[in-house]
Amino acid sequence: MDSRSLPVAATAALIFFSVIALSAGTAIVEHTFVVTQVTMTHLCKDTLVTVVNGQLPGPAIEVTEGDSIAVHVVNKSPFNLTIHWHGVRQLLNCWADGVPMITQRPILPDHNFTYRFDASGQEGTLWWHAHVPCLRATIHGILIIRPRHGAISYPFPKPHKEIPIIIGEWWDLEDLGQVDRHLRHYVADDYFKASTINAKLGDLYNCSGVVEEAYKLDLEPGKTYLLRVLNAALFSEYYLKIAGHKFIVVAGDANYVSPYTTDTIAIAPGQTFDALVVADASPGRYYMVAMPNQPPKPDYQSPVLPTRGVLQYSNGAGGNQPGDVPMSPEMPDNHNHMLSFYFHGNLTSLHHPRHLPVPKRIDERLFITLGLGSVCRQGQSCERGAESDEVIVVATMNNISYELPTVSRPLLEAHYQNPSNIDWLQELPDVPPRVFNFTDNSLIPTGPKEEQLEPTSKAALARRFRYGAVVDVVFQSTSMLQSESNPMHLHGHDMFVLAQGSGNYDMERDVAKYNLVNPPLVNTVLVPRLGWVAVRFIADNPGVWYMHCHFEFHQSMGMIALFIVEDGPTANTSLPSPPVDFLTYGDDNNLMPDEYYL
Ligand SMILES: *[C@@H]1O[C@H](CO)[C@@H](O)[C@H](O)[C@H]1NC(C)=O
Ligand SMILES: *[C@@H]1O[C@H](CO)[C@@H](O)[C@H](O)[C@H]1NC(C)=O
Ligand SMILES: *[C@@H]1O[C@H](CO)[C@@H](O)[C@H](O)[C@H]1NC(C)=O
Ligand SMILES: *[C@@H]1O[C@H](CO)[C@@H](O)[C@H](O)[C@H]1NC(C)=O
Ligand SMILES: *[C@@H]1O[C@H](CO)[C@@H](O)[C@H](O)[C@H]1NC(C)=O
Ligand SMILES: *[C@@H]1O[C@H](CO)[C@@H](O)[C@H](O)[C@H]1NC(C)=O
Ligand SMILES: *[C@@H]1O[C@H](CO)[C@@H](O)[C@H](O)[C@H]1NC(C)=O
Ligand SMILES: [Cu+2]
Repeated sequence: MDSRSLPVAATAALIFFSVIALSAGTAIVEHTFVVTQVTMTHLCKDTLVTVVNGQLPGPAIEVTEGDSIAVHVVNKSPFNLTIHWHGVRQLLNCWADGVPMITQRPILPDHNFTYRFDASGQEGTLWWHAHVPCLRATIHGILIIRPRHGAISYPFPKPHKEIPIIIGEWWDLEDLGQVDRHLRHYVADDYFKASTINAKLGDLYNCSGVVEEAYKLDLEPGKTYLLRVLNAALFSEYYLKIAGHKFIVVAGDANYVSPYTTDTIAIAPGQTFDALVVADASPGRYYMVAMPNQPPKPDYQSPVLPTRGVLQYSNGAGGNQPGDVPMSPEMPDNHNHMLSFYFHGNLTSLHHPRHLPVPKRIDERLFITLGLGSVCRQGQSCERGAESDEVIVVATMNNISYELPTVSRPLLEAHYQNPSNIDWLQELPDVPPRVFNFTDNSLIPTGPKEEQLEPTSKAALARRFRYGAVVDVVFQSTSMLQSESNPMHLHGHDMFVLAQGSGNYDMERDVAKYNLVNPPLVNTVLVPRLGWVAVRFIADNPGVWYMHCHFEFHQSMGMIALFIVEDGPTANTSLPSPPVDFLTYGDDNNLMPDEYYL
């Protein structure tokens, strides 16, 4: 059903949520998101925080597969905004993808905009967030798509309850855009003050003797809970563990996986995992700990800021007094990246009616290196090295750092009018310009060898694909100035994760490792640190799609490219015209100057 042809119900300011039932069991689920600034107090400090409907995390959107969603955004904040529906396929609906000046003009302060899209062909946990540099730290929420025929059709035992677990960060900054500006100009390091579970800092944090509130979950003995885990943090991958309990991972990025039992979930920014937890321990209290991980020295070392909540058995069958000290899980070393590598390596897709076969044909192959480099602040030559104040350190794909183009209208609109209108974008090369030992540890500290490789350039990077092309991409993390992993997120498409490995990718050797039988399907693929991952996707969704690292620091520093999918031969394989209420200021009525800055 085409949601754009549905009538929009008038929404009173105070009604945030409504469901209108349609025939055939589908509905239009409507929400009103009023974005305002509210004061929140943590660690003895008041901070003005920009949130939706006064809540952090923002409101959950819960729908049934096949429903249409309409979200009326009322921007009462001082910031220009868009909202991205992370992982929603948006088939033939790129207009609703929510990337400023790529798919739409931003919603200006005191303006409104309505997003309309369908939740078709997907089941599980996705999320929504502001797609404005760093603002997603406080503007985010979960998006749950349940099966059309109810919990009975989950491919796992029906859980007693479903619980969102949103990992985030507490920043005591009024203008989070500052973090982005600092990163883009490479002038200062900003850092969050605490990790959070469902916006609670937890009892590891206190100030003037006041301990921060912790997230609490009551468990009934013997029951099974479905945790919908989301990493909404800007900066870190997390290890999540619960003392005395195991997780059975059943889905990732709204795609079912074969049940995988583990005591630790590794989750990078942008990813979601659904996991069953059985309350089968002896009644008592148990900590759930979320701990950021990071590469070891010589990488830069960030403060280690874990958070914890408490799971408590409700029925005091012994050992469950409120004063009891909860049991703590034994946490892995925060430098142990192999735990994440194995966690991701053990996931396979579940054979299920929604399971999609992997295409065997390959039309396009890309090999994309991910790393850092530098550009001179002035002129063409300058003193290199991360310590030099003559350079700006930037993040790259195939040795080019994405530069925000200054444009007078969204690229998607220009492309829709005539694809040649955006021919000026610079083509992302299919391979890196130079081969070196991409995972050589000795490139992390600045030195003569590293400084040779460091110079890079900036451009508005894009790669075009024919409609229907089957595309293989190998992402290779590099050790240029740092050895972070890279959670790469592609808008508008899911990717099959065929294989991953440590060190440098070698086609001769590594193609044999590809899982073409049951690879997991994801919207965000974690490229391991000092390693690579191979993905395959079908370019079947016409439009201009963002593809970027979901670590906010890498994104702000330019680890972005646009994937442009051309129209197919028929109307149902082509981008339709923009929605009637598409924001058009600037173009036709001169409300705004010709140039937009974001
Ligand atoms: C925005 O929406 C609110 C609430 O629905 C409404 O009161 C207001 O008039 C709208 N403003 C504009 C500029 O459309
Ligand atoms: C407060 O935090 C400090 C360290 O940050 C810790 O040593 C201390 O035990 C905490 N106090 C309380 C009451 O939790
Ligand atoms: C699965 O996990 C186990 C234990 O952590 C590990 O030894 C194994 O290599 C992993 N498998 C893959 C394919 O990553
Ligand atoms: C690349 O560098 C790593 C780490 O320094 C080293 O172990 C590896 O042997 C090197 N590979 C090649 C092909 O030189
Ligand atoms: C990256 O590109 C720059 C030009 O912008 C070039 O000088 C440099 O050699 C390239 N480096 C690598 C590693 O490809
Ligand atoms: C487009 O429509 C044709 C004819 O109705 C149909 O055969 C085809 O499967 C459709 N394609 C898509 C991608 O929906
Ligand atoms: C918001 O966008 C408009 C139009 O591009 C621009 O003129 C204005 O400066 C922006 N405002 C902020 C706060 O960035
Ligand atoms: Cu990255």
